[in-house]
Amino acid sequence: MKIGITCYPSVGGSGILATALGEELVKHGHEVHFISYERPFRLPVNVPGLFFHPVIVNDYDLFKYPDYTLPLSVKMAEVSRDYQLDVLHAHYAVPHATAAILARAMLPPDRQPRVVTTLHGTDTTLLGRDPGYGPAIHHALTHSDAVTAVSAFLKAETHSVLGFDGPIEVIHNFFVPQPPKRSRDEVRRELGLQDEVLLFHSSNLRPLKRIDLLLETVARVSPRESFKLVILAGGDFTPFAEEVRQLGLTDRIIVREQVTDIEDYLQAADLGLFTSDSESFCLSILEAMCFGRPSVARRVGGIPEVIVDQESGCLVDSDNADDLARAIEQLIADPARRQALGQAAQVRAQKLFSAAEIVPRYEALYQRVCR
Ligand code: GMT
Repeated sequence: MKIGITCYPSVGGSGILATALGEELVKHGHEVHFISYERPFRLPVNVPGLFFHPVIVNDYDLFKYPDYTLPLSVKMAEVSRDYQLDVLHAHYAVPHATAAILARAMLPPDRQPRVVTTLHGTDTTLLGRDPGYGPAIHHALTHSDAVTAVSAFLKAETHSVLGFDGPIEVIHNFFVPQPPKRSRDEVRRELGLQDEVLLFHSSNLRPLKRIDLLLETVARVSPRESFKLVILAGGDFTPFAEEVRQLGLTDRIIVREQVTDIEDYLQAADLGLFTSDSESFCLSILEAMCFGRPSVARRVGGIPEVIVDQESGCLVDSDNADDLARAIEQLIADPARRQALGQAAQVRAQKLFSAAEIVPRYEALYQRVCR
């Protein structure tokens, strides 16, 4: 099949998932065309059957706010027409699904691709609640040929927040770990570690990720010499630097910004820590699971679909830093338990959230909508 994929190209779960899906589809013999304002950062070059089409956005003085949706939809229509795409797959509804619907409408009926929209999280939970976006998202979902959500939680939220009553197929995320470029010892040396347990957090640092709670939690972990925390920041960490200092964590926290070789750090880490107020899935937890690393996370959103509490990680019911710190302390003190949870996490990731499990679900969906 010929599939167009539109996603955010920068560091972020939806873009990572969309890029991995495109790569896997090409391996299965499909032709895949990425359409976005920048090349997705993980998209490999020189792969036969894998194309990237940039969307050019001109900056006109007459607009107070530059518009991306229209040039995107024009490019989607152009690529659909020129390459005879079967499917346009929009990852993250805003504005990608709306642009896809518009692109389809620009084409003659016999040249129109099917539109598949995958909801990733804040497109429903945040923007879906915004009266300036909600009706447009509802419209795009209603006019999509198929809608998927990355968790059962997100499916239920989409029905209730947007009042969307059409079918939504739950297709969980998957992750394909790349082999690390450096050894565990090399990375731990780079991080200045000795025998400490390495805690790991990776996110875009937006308020919803509760970096305040993350820092507060590690400040309460005792003994403090037992751990260090590496934060892989997909955003600017500067606003948190003062809090790190005030909490006396300067020698406990290592920040790496815009890291692309996350596998190096995942294999060097021992335990993930995630404090978000909401997550539709939390791809970062899955990334750690693929390396046999368990996580401590709050029992929110779709996270219980990823981690089975006390089996493949630990879920904490509150947003209390002490409760989170106690869960971390128990696992720092018990390497055997950490290892058992990590092994179970890896098995669960392979069984439920691997490319082999998930990619055929998308292929079947494409075939169904094209029938
Ligand atoms: O976390 C974000 O706000 C970024 C966002 C994205 O679109 O990149 O992440 C969402 O999609 C990811 C991939 O499906 C999920 O793993 C994240 O849980 C989800 N974020 C939220 O629901 C807050």
